[in-house]
Amino acid sequence: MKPYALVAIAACTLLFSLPEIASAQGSRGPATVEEAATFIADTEQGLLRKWIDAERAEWVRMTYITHDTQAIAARAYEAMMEYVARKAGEATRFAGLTLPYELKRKFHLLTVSLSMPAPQDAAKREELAKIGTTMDGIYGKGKHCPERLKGRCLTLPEMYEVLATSRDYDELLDVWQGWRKVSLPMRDLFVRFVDIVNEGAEELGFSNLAELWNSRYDMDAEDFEAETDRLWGQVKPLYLDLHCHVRAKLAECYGEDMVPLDGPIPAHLLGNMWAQEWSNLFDMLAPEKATAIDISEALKAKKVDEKGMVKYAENFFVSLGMPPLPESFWERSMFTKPRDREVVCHASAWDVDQKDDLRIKMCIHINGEDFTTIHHELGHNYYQRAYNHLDPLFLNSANDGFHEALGDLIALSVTPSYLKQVDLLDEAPPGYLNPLMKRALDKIAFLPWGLMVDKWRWKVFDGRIPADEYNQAWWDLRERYQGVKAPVKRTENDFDPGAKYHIPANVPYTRYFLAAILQFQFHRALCRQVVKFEGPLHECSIYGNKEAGDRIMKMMKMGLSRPWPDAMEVMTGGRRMNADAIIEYFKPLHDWLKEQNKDRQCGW
Ligand code: X8Z
Ligand code: ZN
Repeated sequence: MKPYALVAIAACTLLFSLPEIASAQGSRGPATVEEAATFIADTEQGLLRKWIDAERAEWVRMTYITHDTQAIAARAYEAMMEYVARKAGEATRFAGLTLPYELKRKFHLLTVSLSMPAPQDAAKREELAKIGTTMDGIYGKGKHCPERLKGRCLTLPEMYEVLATSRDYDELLDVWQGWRKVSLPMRDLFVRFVDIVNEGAEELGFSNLAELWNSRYDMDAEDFEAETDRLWGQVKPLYLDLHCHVRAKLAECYGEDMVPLDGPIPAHLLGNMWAQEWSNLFDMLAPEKATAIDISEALKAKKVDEKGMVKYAENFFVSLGMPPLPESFWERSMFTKPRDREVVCHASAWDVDQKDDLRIKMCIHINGEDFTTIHHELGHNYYQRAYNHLDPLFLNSANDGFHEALGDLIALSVTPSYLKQVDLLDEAPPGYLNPLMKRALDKIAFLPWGLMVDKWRWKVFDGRIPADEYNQAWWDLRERYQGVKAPVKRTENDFDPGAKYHIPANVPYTRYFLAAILQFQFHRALCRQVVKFEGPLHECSIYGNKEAGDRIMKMMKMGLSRPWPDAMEVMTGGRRMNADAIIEYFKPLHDWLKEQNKDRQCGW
C-alpha cells in the first residue's frame, strides 16, 4: 500500500466533533439529508479524480526518482490534501443532522481518509508535500559506500544480503551503521513534518495525528490502543521464549561477551536490517537435523525467474477460484530494479485507476523471502480488485490490518506439501519443528517490532516524545518490546527511525502488527470450518479450495463499507481480534522452546 492510499475506516463517532467552521444553519438555510447525500457523492467523485492523479504521479516518482518527478508527485499530492481539507471543512455544515448509516460513515471516512492531512494554509501544505517526497526520496536513493569497497556503494537490497548471510560481527556492524547514515538529513525535516501534520489533524477535529490514525478502527482511539496492548499481552510469553532461545544460539556463535545471556540482543545480529524478521538465522536455529526446506534453492534449481515467482503466487489465487491478473499487470508492473535509474525498492501494490490497473513494484530477488512478499503484494491487488465496485470512500479493506493480512494468509498455505504439489519440492522432509521454527522466526519475532514502531510515533505526534529525545525514545522502546539494543552508541545526532521505510514514507505501521494476528485467525477459520482440516494448523493449506476462495471473496468485496467486526464475522464467525489462533498454530514449537529454555535465564 502507498502512504496516502485512502485508508480510512470506522463509523460515526467523530463525525460530529468536527470543528464548527459552519453550522447546519449556515447562509444557505438549514442543511438537509438530501443535500448531505449530494455533497458526499460530489466529493467522492472529486476525491477519486485527485486520488488517481496522485497515484499516477506517485507511480512515476517511485519508479524513477528525479528532481522533477518528485516535484510533480508533490504537486499532485498537495492537490489531494487541499481537496480533503476543504471538503472536510465544508462537511461541518451537515454536523448535527441525523443521517442514514452509510452516509454518516462516509462523512467520518472523509475526515480520516488521509494519513498525512495538511492544514488549510497553502504554504504549509506545499511545504508538507515537499517534505514528504523529499524524505521518501532520501530513503529511496540511500546507499552505503564502505571504505573496503573503494568507491563502490551498496544499495539497501545488497545490504539485506549481507545481513542475511554474513556471520562476521564487524561486517554486519558496518552495513548496520552505514545504512543509518542515510537517515541523518531526515531529522530536521521530520521535526517540521510532525508540526505540520499535527496542525492538519487538529483542523480536522483531532488532538494530533495519532488520534486521527487510531480513529480508523470503529472504536475510540484510546480503546484501540488498549486493544493492541491486550493482543501483545497474549503473545508476549511466546516471544520471550523465542528471544531466549535465539539469544542463547547467537551467544554460541558470537560469544557471550558479544551477546550477554542476561541482556538485550545486539540489533545487527538478527539477520535483518531492523531485526524485524529473523528467519535468515534459520540455519543456526533449525531444531531438526533433517534437511530444511530451502525455497531459494528450489526456485533456482527450477530456473524460476522473477516473473515466474509472481506466476506461482497468481496461480494460488486462481486455484481459489479468483480470476487471473489482467494483461496490463504484467506490462506495467516493476518486478526488478532498473539498472539505469533510482527507484523506491520497498515493495508495494497498486490499483492506479481504482478499477483494474493493478500493479506491483518490487526489486525481486530469487529467494524465499521475496516469494512470500510477492504473495503479500498480490493479496493487496486481489483485495483492491474485489472491492472496486464500491463507492470511492469505501475503496479499502475493513481495517488496514485486513489489507496487510490477506496475502500473508495465502502465504501461510505455502506448506511443504503445497510446494510438492506445485513441483517446487520433490519430497516434503519429515518433521514439523523446522517449518514451524522458520515461520516463528518471521511471524513471532515481528510482533513487538510491529507494535513499537507506532508506539514511538503515537508518542511523537501527541508530544510525549519531544524532538530532542527522538532517538533515545526509539531505542528505549526497541529494548523494552523487542529486547534488542543498538550495537554502538547512538545520540540525538542520529535519526534511526528514519532508517525504516514507513517513517519517511509516513505509512502507519500498527497494520502489520494486526495483520500478524489476523492472518492466523483467518487461516484457522478457513482450515477448520471450510477445509475441515483436523490436523495441526501449520500443515493445513487452502490451496485449490474454491469454497475457501468464496469466503475470502465475500469478505473482500465488503471493502470498507461496514465496520471491521462485520468483515471478521464473515471470515471467522467471530467479531473480535484475538491471538489465540497464532498461539495455537505455534504451540508445538512453544512447547519445544520451553524445554530448551528450562535451565536458561530468560528476559533482559
Ligand atoms: O511494508 C511491508 C510490505 C508492503 S505493505 C512489503 N511490510 C512491512 C515491512 O516491510 O516492514 C510487510 C511486512 C512488514
Ligand atoms: Zn502490504
